[in-house]
Amino acid sequence: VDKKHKIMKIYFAGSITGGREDSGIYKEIISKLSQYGEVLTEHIGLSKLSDKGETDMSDKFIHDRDIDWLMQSDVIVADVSVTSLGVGYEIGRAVENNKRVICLYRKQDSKRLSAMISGSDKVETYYYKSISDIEELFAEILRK
Ligand code: 6IA
Repeated sequence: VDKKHKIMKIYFAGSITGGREDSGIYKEIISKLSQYGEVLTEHIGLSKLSDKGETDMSDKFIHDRDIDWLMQSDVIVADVSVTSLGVGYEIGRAVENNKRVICLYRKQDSKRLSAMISGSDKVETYYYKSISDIEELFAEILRK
């Protein structure tokens, strides 16, 4: 297989029921990621997706579909600025399956990132302030 022509599959994880206040940032991150590969979870950035989630689908359907995408993906990029049980779960499943995991954290005063993320050798954690930091980061750590 000619690796140059294999499109990287990217699983983007961001908070849904954990809170949708960063959905605009997720949308921008997804658009940057699209320059590097196929983002399997573009819906995470949609503003019409509220913290009530995709209600026309059963929880089992959502879980099984998302895990299926996670297993197919080459890399998981998670915005961990908004605390989310589901994002933490996806990171754990990805690590257990030897996937590359990149976590993005926007520092907010009086909050700190869980030690289960920042303390993991299997997770690459990066701090950012603005979307331009993320753009520079992707140029350094991801291959087009
Ligand atoms: O615990 P959270 O809901 O914040 O978890 C968010 C993460 O889990 C995201 O990265 C998604 O991949 C996945 N996820 C959780 N819920 C959903 C969902 N609808 N639709 C798609 N992906 C999801 C939730 C429906 C429910 C509120 C009725």
